[in-house]
Amino acid sequence: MDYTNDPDVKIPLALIVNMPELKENPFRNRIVESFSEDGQGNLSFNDFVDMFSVLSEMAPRELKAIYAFKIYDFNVDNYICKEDLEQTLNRLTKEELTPEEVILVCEKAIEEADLDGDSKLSFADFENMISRAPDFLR
Ligand SMILES: [Ca+2]
Ligand SMILES: [Ca+2]
Repeated sequence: MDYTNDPDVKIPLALIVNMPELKENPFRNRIVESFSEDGQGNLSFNDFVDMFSVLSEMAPRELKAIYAFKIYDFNVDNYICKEDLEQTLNRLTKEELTPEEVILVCEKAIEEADLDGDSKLSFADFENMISRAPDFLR
């Protein structure tokens, strides 16, 4: 397939999530959706290039933080609430934690990172959270 001659061609989600770079990633669908302009997970060639540049080791931390925030914001309201964080944690831990443990960890994480006290994480709160966990964005 030659995508270079037809920039309007979309690369389907199903194809992308099966690539070796993403196959093992518990967030693969969310990652691809976050980069997809149509929000359905189909990527134009440009979206595809953007995605791989952010996923690369060389990407600036700030850029990775912006996309991590988008990826974890499952219900796309520009905040990471407790439910978003629960989904995130369930994926990260492959459901090794009990639902009660997940809820506890999420409550604690939000409590610690929530600077303005509205019980959900804005991007500023999120940056505060990851600045305390330097390995978070690896
Ligand atoms: Ca949200
Ligand atoms: Ca907040």
